Amino acid sequence: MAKLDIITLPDRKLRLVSEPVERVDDDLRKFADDMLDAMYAAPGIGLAAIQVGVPRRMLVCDVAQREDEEADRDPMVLINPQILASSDEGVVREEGCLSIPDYFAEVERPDSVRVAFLDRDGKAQEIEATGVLATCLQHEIDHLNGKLFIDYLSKLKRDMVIRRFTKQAKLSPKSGIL
Ligand code: K1U
Ligand code: ZN
Repeated sequence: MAKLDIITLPDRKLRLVSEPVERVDDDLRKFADDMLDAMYAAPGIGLAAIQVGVPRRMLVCDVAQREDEEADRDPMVLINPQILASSDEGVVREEGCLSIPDYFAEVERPDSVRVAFLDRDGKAQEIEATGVLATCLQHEIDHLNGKLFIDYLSKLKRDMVIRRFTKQAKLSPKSGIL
């Protein structure tokens, strides 16, 4: 299994619009498994391919997991996901993002969504998602369009977060500045 690193703000790749997946094959399934490993290790409940630097329209999620108990896992792989319909009713939930570590904020989104996608066998599927799964899928599909949850906040808050992460990146030994 290849270990995938999750990119963080201010990496500009996070703003790319990802391209559709053209073929669902063993290499793609292996990549999906590596994404799931990275998501569970983080830990997180979702991960879009662009968060590991790959601009392809695919995501993984598991909103069932509890406290590292592998038996309770319910991983999903969604390839070329598309929101077909969204409820008029909205809901406010606290969101986080593995690409914006340790920052959480409340975001309002539609309470439920109908999503079409290809599964890991390349078979067309549709799901009606509600609750945390609906929030997570909308958050991940936003990633595929270069959109981050901080884009739903005021410009003041968003700029503050971006400034904080830009400053941290400049101070980080990895950046080569210090
Ligand atoms: O896309 C991502 O960066 C993953 C993100 C997904 C998400 C979280 C909350 C609302 C919408 C979408 C995360 O997984 S952040 C980490 C997190 O929420 C979490 C981590 C461990 C256990 C439970 C939740
Ligand atoms: Zn995210």
